[in-house]
Amino acid sequence: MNFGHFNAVNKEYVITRPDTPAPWCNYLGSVDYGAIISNNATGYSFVKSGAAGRIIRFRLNSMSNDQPGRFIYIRDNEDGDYWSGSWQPVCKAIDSYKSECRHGTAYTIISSSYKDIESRTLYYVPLDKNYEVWNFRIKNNSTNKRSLSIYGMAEFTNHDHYENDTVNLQYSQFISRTHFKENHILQVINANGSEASADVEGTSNKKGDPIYRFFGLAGQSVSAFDGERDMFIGNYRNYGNPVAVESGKCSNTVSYNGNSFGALQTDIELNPGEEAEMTFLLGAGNGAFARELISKYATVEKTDNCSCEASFDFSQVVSHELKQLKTFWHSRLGNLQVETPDDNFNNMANVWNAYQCFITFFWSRAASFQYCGLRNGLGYRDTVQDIQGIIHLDQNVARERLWLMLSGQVSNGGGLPLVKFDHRPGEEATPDESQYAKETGQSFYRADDALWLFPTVITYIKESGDWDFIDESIPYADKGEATVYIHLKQAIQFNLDRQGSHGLPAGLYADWNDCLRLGSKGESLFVAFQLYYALKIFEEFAVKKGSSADIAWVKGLLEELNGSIQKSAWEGDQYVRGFTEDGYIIGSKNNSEASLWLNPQVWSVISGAAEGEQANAVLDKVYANLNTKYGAMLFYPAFREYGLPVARMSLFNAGTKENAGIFSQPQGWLILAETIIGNGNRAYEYFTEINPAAMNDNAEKRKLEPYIHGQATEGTDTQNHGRSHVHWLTGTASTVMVSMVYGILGLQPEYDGIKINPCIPSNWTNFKMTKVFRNNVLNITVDNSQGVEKGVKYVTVNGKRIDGCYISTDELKATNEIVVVMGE
Ligand code: IFM
Repeated sequence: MNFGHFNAVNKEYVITRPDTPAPWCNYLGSVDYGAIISNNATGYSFVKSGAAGRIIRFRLNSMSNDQPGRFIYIRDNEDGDYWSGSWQPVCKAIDSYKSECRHGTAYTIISSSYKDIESRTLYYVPLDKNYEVWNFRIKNNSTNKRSLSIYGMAEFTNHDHYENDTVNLQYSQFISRTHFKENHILQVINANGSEASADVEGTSNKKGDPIYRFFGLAGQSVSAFDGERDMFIGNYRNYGNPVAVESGKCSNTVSYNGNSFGALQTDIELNPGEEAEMTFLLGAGNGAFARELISKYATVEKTDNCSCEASFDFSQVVSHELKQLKTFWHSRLGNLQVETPDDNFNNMANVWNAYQCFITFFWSRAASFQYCGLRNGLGYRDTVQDIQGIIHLDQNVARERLWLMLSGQVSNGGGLPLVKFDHRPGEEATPDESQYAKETGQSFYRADDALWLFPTVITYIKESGDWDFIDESIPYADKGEATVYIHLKQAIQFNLDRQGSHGLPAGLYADWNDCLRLGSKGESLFVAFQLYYALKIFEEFAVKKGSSADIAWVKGLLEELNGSIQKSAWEGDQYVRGFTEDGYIIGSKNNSEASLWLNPQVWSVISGAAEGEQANAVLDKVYANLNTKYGAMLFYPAFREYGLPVARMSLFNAGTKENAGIFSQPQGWLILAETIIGNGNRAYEYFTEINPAAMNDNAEKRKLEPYIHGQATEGTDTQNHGRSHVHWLTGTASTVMVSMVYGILGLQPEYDGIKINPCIPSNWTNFKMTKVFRNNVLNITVDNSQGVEKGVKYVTVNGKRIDGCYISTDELKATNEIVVVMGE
């Protein structure tokens, strides 16, 4: 069954039933002010950090109704009946209450219709601003005049750190209070003892560091308010039946030693056919700022240029800001648009997978409905991988973040496990020093962290043409600085310096798998293949730079490493996963548990270490033994006996997450590996198995939003095989995007040109793509009338025929018509 559909034209996902199997969310805002909102308006907002900059509350894991959120109530003052502009929290029967939620690119529109009263709320954070807008419009579709009260509400935190707010009430309740003035509630935290304490407007900000938040109403006047949560809700009540709404009157009280809250009531009358508009404003800022915004959003001249198919117009300010948001997002997404025979592929490539990549990139695992971001920095491996998902769409932000991550590399070549938000290149402590653990809670290097730099750097250079980046000098995290080229060389050295008895790199505290503790002498095949791949990439750079010493060095290392891999880890038709310090072989075919692992097989192919028969053999074995209809399991069978201290995933129920679950991130690598060896049908089969959009009509099984990837799907050992978990902020967004762009679509930039070498299902007889490459528009038509999976006979560029699939930048004009003819 489905709960909604994609609207490709508007780049929206439209939810038509509000009782979705889980809250289906969207992200609004920027790195300075973030907001998560579900299809029922639940969720939270924060400044910079979901944990440390929390503005409004949200109770993770709160029964089946995730609450609270950005609720707007509507009360019919004739009969006292009331409902909400989103189905939650009042939850009227869905046969009489109609609603629709449109999640778009950084905005969400929720509409309702009940008893001939129609409402529509547009939620967004204006571009680069630190407040949010809830633009609410209401219309009387009945034949009678209606007397209505509208209540908007926001449950403030009493402390900006969610932990203090949640578990330390003996402190947090006594540092926060609210005030009401001229259409807004102002919340002040930490004003006592500061010069600002007497200054409820927050105009002076000299001592004590007070924090101000506001909840205001523009466009209508406030008839009553509640600045204290429990006065609005009432005792032994909840958001479904607040006493203020039921009785028809907020209490006009503010909070002092209670729970800071913003509820604003306005009373309106609507003639038949008449509509009204108002805008609730929530954000970080003082009273003067709130009043400035209230007057800005009070103007209601209408315009209808939002192309939103709604029955309401938008006011000019709102329309302008919505347009700005759409332009910002759509222009980035517009750098690659595809038209394949599969709409589920198109919706993901064109909008949702791409948008998720940006959201994951911006928020780096920092805030969702599963966690709220306790880390005070960027995880190294996650962040460097996330960059890969957006390089084809925005090289400038990719470069900036890549520079930061290179400056988070220690001079010994390893990555800092966490690059703090206040990272100071050249001055940071390292995991070898207790200071670093004190600051971050991390005291060990991961084996893989800096190795992710290789695919990310080469992809950035080839997409952008910015070869000079290789010689850019960037500081190390702790001391000294070096060119990017030398940073990469040091990253290799880090793993060479940490090896085990089979001549393979150590797995250290973790390789990609956070649950595998192989230690300083145990060895990881995943890292071995990553290192092999890194060496290949470094060899390519060394050749381009003409450094014969480095070429010789790297060639020798490649040979040696490959020798060790083949000698110790190849079991005839599969690679093992690793060796523990006491000699146990993880992932040997002779084991009774976890005898075949996905990642070493797939990475043997991606790295180039396995080719030809060997590559076919390992991928065939994966297909035969790990594949399910919802993707491939991370390994099988699950750990039930073997476990700690090495295999920490054994703590998870069998079939779940890293313990034989269908971990989502490696699915992208699997698809990519299949495209490398030319299996377009199988790559597409894997893609479809894990494509959220392809599960749209089976949404109650998957549970997560059908427009975004989650962290993991339950494997065959659980009773809920196919159910997915942990939405939005997952590296899956980038790995699957990479597999689509560079693997299936075959858009492979080179230093001075681009290869277009698709690997597709053989029944895609033709498809189209538009890609912006180095500021040139490439309008590409792929002709596969021969029905092959891979292979290009020739291309034509603006009518000129070129054999093979490589197009030099010299051939390109500002706009280009390219035909790619596939075939044997
Ligand atoms: O690779 C990790 C990632 O860093 C965080 N989530 C789990 C992955 C696999 O363990």
